[in-house]
Amino acid sequence: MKTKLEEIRCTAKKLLSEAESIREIEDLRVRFLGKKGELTAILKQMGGLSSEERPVVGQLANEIRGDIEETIESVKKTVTEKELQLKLEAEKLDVTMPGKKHEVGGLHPLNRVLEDMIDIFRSMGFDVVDGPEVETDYYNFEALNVPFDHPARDMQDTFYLADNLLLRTQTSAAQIRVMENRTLPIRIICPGRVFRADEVDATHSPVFHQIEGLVIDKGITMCDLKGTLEQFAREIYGDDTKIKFRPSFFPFTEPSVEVDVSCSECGGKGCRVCKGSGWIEILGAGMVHPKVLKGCGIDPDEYSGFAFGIGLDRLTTTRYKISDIRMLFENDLRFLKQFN
Ligand code: 2NM
Repeated sequence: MKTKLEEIRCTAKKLLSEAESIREIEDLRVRFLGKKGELTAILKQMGGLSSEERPVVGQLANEIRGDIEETIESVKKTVTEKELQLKLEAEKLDVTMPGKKHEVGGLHPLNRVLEDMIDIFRSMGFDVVDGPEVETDYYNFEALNVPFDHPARDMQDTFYLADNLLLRTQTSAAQIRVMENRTLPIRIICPGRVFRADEVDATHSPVFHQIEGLVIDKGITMCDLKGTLEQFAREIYGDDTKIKFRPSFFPFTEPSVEVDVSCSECGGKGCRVCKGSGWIEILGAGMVHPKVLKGCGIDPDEYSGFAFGIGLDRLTTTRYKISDIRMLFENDLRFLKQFN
């Protein structure tokens, strides 16, 4: 029994000296000194000893218990210190190291152009009005005098969400709501995303951006329209810019025009950008159709107004010489970072 006890002391001390974590030490304590441990198991056999042997073995067992406990304490201390040392090493902080740079975002080229345009129209007294991207058939088509058999109403051209619900094809729907509220006069622009079921290529995207303008007051004429657009074109393309009206057709305006600006690249002489013509088409406009006014409860004999629609995407691609409209929508950081 004495040899067995000495064996336990020997193994326990050897294993403890090799222990590397508090957990390992705890496991060893349970294994040797615990209620079901090896030392306790020996002590339970003491009943079979003679009365002379019993105190001797008992004393030895107590001495070994004390010895193992002491070893545990001292090993625990070393291991704790070692663990702390390792932790400090791992979490070492060099306060003299330079900080990490935060990346600063920039405005998307579309938003740069949009902000410029908003500034220009604000300076002429226009307010900016917002509207929903999901519209009803009434606000997107009917109120704008777009007839039932108009090609734009075709499922092929418009994204329908349900029978009477669609993704707006123009931002005029927001203008109809403003006219319905009839706080006259009206002088607003409505910028926003619009949607058409177009084939995607370098110049077409099913999602694009528009700014539509609307002015309603007593005595508004085509001259007001021309003056407003001329001022806009000069601020965007430079003071020498001229504009030209060509007759056109839209269901919601009468008369309707398409508006060209003199080519800012060649000054009107003709170049690659304007395809030799000296002019670039930038927008559609006209005098708001009396039927549209009447539909919103505005008396066309008392009030008149003009409206226009400008595409933002082509203005942006020509200004920044971007060769493909899709770059505006891909959000490739290598592309976007060029505008910061
Ligand atoms: C265009 C061209 C011409 C337009 C008309 C209206 C409204 F609401 F007053 F009827 N808003 N925008 C309009 C007129 C839009 O886009 C090429």
